[in-house]
Amino acid sequence: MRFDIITIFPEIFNAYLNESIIKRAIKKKIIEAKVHNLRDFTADRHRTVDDYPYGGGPGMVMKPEPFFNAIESIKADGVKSRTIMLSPQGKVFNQDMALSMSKENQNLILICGRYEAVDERVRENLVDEEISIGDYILTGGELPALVIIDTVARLIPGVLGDERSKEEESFTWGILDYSQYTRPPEFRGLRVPDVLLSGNHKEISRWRRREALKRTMLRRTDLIEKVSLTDEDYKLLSEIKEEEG
Ligand code: 4HQ
Repeated sequence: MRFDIITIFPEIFNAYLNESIIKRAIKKKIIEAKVHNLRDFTADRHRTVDDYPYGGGPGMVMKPEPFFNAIESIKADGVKSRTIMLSPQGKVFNQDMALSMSKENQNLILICGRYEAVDERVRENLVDEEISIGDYILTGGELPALVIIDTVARLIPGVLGDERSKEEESFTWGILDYSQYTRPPEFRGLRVPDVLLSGNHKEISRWRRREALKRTMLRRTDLIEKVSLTDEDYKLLSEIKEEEG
């Protein structure tokens, strides 16, 4: 899967993409990331990418021509790709969207805007889908593009070293993680829960599920309402409610 990124700040991407898991995925050729400098697709001496808004108002608007040139150049190899623009006006990104992108295995073009806005003709003629990473305002679409690349990439088989078992993943999907501990068993008087040292795997699983459900219930009621739970889960939840009041 290839990610083509269009930005006026190409340097932002190098640091992140050249580390750790993403770096290895690129090396293994499971994913490819190409960063395109929007200014390379301008035609004037000053490499202008923005201009004043028609009708007046604050801030600058990104000009359409460089985006059209950039996307035509990216698509010139004839390989089909889907164009995404990062913007707070988009559909809010979530794990389901990431999962379907990772499965569709279609190349993605990510348009990162800056300034006040992007000329509407870009949205209407070049963009297949607008995506937001959440309801807050950033200074540019670069961090959201990295968020999408990172989230989608780790779902592609071979990218994570340890493939989490599909069974475990579907069981825990949609609720928060349970608490985890590592050595030492006691540190400054702070002890690891006895059950985790017991070696009783059935008890450990039950304790973990209970912890995860408890956290989710206390912190994210919205998730508990969405996820499908087993009879055993409902039993655990009522136990927790008794205890917590
Ligand atoms: N932007 N999710 C780019 C965002 C944003 C978001 C604001 C997009 C600034 C120039 N993008 N413009 N939230 O805040 O994707």
